Amino acid sequence: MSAYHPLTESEAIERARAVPGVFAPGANLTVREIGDGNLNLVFHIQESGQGKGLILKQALPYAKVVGESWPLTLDRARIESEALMIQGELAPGLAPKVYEYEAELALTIMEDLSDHVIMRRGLIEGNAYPLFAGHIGEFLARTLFFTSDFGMNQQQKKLQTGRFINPELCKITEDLIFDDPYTVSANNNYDPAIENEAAALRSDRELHLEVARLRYGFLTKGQAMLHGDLHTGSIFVTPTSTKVIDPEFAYYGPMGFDIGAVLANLLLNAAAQGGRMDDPSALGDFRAYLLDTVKQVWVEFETRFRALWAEHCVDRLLRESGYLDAFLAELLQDTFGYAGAKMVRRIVGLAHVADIDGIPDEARRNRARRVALGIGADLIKRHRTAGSIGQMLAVANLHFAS
Ligand code: SR1
Ligand code: MG
Repeated sequence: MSAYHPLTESEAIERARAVPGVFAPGANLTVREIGDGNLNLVFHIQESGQGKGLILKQALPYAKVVGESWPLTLDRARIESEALMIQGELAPGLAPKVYEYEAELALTIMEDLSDHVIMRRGLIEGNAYPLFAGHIGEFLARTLFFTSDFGMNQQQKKLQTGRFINPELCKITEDLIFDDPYTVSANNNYDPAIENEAAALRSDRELHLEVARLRYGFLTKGQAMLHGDLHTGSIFVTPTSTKVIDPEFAYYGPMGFDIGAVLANLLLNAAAQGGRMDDPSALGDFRAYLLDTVKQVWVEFETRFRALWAEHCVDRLLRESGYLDAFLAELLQDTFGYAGAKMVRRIVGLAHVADIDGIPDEARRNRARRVALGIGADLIKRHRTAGSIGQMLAVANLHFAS
């Protein structure tokens, strides 16, 4: 019989106590279940007065956001813990340290990051993170390059692809991002005030054709080991530190899906700021910061990816002059498309973002939704003609001004 059961708070404390070298014997430990994501239990264990802590993350056998009617594999805990370890090795300092993984309980025990804040929350409060673009550019470049055919032994890459076959979580993405928003689906969830805009998504055949291309890329383009859900709720920050968490959606897919996720969530926050700030100069400043960060994330990524290619590319023919330029041009186009798809799903699909849903005023909230949908749909439609990151800022500014 399986020993799996959701941990109680007291069991979580005892499990944390057993991790060697963290807490003093007999330490007074406190626990709080802090999971605010869609899928898992997250226990924060702290030693009173010592500033020491651990995170115990346990997968539930169903999607918490929906309930037991949506069963979900516990193997995602293995995928997450293995991905965290790989990402921590490839991008030192940019992922939490994993202490232990216990398969039977689908439990990962990791570094306490309670001195950080979830980036989505920080951005909602109007805080800027000037080192973020460099950090996430480094994370993206190193994790994507060194798990791809550019930077990894190509036989090992095939074997690693097998460890990260993640069909159930990929199916969530395939449905929630690349299907539901463009049809009538019980999974969709949006304010009736934006019914016209939602209906327009369902009837726009030009948009559907572009979404089909992106969907097929997600299904087939096994370029690198992705994080798979790299929104600002999966990133902890301080002014000087960035830690990427929660890679339970990791699989081998198109690199632009991860980069696009980061950019989409910055743009969603930028769309939301119009609903939060009354002072137009403050709004302009923070939006300018967010748009500059969108640009810098791509620039920091591209610069580092080029440097890694020059120094570490393992494939003689992929080192051929001109190949990298063509690859990065296509990657930018994918990034536009996936960023757009990620924006649209957060407005009309199952799982939303607090940046926008938390805007107190209803009219402003719905205006932010329309702006986000407009940017998202345009990025999708224009993705195959994108030639510079500046064009993404231009699309966003067009809708901010509308
Ligand atoms: C049913 S899970 C809904 C969403 O939560 C996760 O964070 C992923 O973004 C997923 O699409
Ligand atoms: Mg998550």
